[in-house]
Amino acid sequence: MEGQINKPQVGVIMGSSSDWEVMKHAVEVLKKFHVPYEAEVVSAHRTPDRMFEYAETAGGRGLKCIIAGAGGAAHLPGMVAAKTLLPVLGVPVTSRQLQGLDSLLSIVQMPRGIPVATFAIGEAGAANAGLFAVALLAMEDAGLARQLAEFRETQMATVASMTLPLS
Ligand code: RP5
Repeated sequence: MEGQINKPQVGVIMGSSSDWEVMKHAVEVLKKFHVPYEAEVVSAHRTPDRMFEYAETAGGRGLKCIIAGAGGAAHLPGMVAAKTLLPVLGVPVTSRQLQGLDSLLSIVQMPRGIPVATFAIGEAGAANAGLFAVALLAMEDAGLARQLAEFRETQMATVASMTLPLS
C-alpha cells in the first residue's frame, strides 16, 4: 500500500498495477491539493476477499470516498459500492481490446439502488475523479475549498490566454 503520513481521506484502488498509468492522474490531483490518500491494487475477480474487506473497513478507517478504476469487465467500482456506504467514484480504464468502452459500460450501467459516480475513460476521467473527491471534501474544509477556487482561477486564466498558430 502506498500511503501518506496523515490519515487517508481518499482511497484509490485499481484492479491491476497495469491500471496505474491511468489512475496515477487521480493520485496526482490528490497530491496537488495535499489530500491524504492511500493507493493499492484490489481486484474484483482475482482478489475478491480483499475487495470485500477493503470496502467493509473503508468507512471505519476514516475514508470519505473511494476512487475505483478498472478495465474490461470492470466490476470493481460496483462491487465496492455494494459493500460500503461511502461515495464510489468509478474510473473506466482504457482497455487493450475495446479502448475502454467495455470498462465504461461495465461501470456506468449499474442497476438501480447501488450508484457509482462514473467518469470519462482514461486519464481525464481519473483526473476528474480526483477533482471530484477534492470537491466532496471541500464541502467541509474551507481551506480546500479555497485551493479549489484558486485552481479554477488559474485554469481559467491559462485557457483565456491561449493563442492559435494562425498565419
Ligand atoms: C482488470 O483487468 C484490471 O483493472 C485491468 O484493467 C485489466 C487487465 O489486468 P492485467 O491483465 O493487466 O493485470 O481487472
